[in-house]
Amino acid sequence: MHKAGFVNIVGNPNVGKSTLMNLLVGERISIATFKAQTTRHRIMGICNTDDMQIVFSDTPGILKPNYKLQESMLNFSRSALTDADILLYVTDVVETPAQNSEFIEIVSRQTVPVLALINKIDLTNQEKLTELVETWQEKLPKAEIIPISAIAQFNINYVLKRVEELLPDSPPYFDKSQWTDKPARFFVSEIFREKILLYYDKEVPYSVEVSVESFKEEAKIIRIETVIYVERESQKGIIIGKAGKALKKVATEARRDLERFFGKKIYLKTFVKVDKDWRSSDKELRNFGYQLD
Ligand SMILES: Nc1nc2c(ncn2[C@@H]2O[C@H](COP(=O)(O)OP(=O)(O)OP(=O)(O)O)[C@@H](O)[C@H]2O)c(=O)[nH]1
Ligand SMILES: [Mg+2]
Repeated sequence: MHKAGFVNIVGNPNVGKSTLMNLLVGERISIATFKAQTTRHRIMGICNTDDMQIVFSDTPGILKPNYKLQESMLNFSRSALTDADILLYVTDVVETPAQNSEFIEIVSRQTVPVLALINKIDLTNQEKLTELVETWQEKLPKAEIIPISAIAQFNINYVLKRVEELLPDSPPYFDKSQWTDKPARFFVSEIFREKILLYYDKEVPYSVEVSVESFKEEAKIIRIETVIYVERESQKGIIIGKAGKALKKVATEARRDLERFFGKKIYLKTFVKVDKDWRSSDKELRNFGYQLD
């Protein structure tokens, strides 16, 4: 008998969903940084064996939208509640369980199996953890509560084992050679965004979208042209930096990661352009691949 299903990872921002996703899939498929709202899309990572296909989905952290981009992010997270065979609700030892009670309500009403994963237990002690497990068990009575640490890789194999046990009998949903639902260009854009989240402060990384204008793969080299879009002229100056230094650092780091990701030499050209208020424009968001209602 063949098993297959959708295992969807949801939770508040910055709790470690993408870090966990990468461990479960065994690839660095979803960017993860110390900043909240790193993930903006729903990203599938597919694990295939002869008799099993697990389709993991990483999603943006749940938050109340302040602008249209965040509305689209929330739509991606909500979509993960509608088609899950197994739900992985991720929290951590840092956030307070009172946060986002509305969403927890919805999770508690799920009819599919829910694993509530308390991440970052490397940052707490046994006494506090026991208390937290009890609190979460009250909030999500039907869920199986599992303390984990993605960073220390603690209990990750156990989560995987539970997922495999709970996976329904089903033929595969995707071709067995497929490992994600996203095209190569998406990962180029994400790797750039990761560097931008790491190297710029305040509103700048949140005002950035990276568009891949051209992606030409040859035998030994991939030629890529990207445009970093910002919302204002002043942000363009910040991205480029004095004598182009900041942009050079970002592009160099991105190229290094891209070479690792694609296993080929990368020739990279990067431009910076202003696309005024793109985060609030239906048209621009659709162009960049965000779905709106
Ligand atoms: N101490 C500790 N930090 C962790 C652990 N897992 C993840 N982190 C850190 O938590 C931060 C957020 O991780 P992400 O995986 O980007 O979190 P996310 O939930 O995907 O965040 P969004 O995409 O913004 O919703 C990063 O700095 C991680 O290194 C863990 O087990 N322990
Ligand atoms: Mg994430």
